[in-house]
Amino acid sequence: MDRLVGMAVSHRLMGIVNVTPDSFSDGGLFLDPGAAIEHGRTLVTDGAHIVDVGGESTRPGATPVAVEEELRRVLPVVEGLAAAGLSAQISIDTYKAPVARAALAAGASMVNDVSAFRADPEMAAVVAESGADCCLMHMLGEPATMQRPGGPRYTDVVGEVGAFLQERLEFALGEGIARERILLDPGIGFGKTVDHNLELLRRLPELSTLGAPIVIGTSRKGFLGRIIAKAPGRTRPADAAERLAGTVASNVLALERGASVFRVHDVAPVGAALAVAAATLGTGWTARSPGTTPAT
Ligand code: PMM
Repeated sequence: MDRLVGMAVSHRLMGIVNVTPDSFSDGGLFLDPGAAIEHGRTLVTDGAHIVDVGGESTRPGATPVAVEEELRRVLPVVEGLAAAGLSAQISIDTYKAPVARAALAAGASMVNDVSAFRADPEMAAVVAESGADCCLMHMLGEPATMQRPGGPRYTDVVGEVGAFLQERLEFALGEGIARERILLDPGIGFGKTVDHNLELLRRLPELSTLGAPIVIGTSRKGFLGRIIAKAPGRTRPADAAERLAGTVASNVLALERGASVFRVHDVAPVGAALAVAAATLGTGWTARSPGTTPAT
């Protein structure tokens, strides 16, 4: 992976493959395994270093999916991507240990757990035993209820998210997961208002001090649509298909504020924007496509 001169972390693009009927921006598009595998390959050609495969929507109000159904959705896709011999790493977006275990056996080498090992008591052991990387994300409440009116509330959102991530990092280390395998994510949109999301992005450098690479996931999210509604000439919120410019802006600023991994649906345009942003900052993001070079 690319190591930036003078920087302790590598910058990576994580492309999203949602094998779900109900994800907020691409639900139903990649339910067919062949379409999902093809999409994953395209994301790698576009520059993704990681392909994140998910079989359960975590959008606000989403209903949980049984293990068997989640496995039925994601396993053929992980197997197909692994068989394709991509140079990108395969990540499984799940909080269920049996799904993670099966995906790791099928070729995934990262577990993206939006519950940060709280939902399934066996998850940390599955990750530790496999030697996989993991992403531990902050979420207040759970997807079914996290954005209900009246909540979410924080006294200091950055302080509370930071303390949570610190505690989860220490838990993971205590479970035997190597420090260099752990990534942390403030969970943009997971039990947060527009202002909470903006404050987390603005004060992202405070989370970089936790000592693990920071993953940021703003792609096409609802808070962007509500902010874009106030842009010159706009009269209504932007729907998911109109949020690319907002996705780019938030990822560029997250790069400037120390984020390492950028979880996005639109890999090519975000990768191009980050290349320009990094060149301007003088940090030297390398925009090569991992799909065009041999696996390392
Ligand atoms: N967002 C979604 C799903 N999984 N995982 C991480 N680590 N960070 C996120 O922000 C995140 C996630 C939201 O759903 P999507 O797959 O439709 O973007």
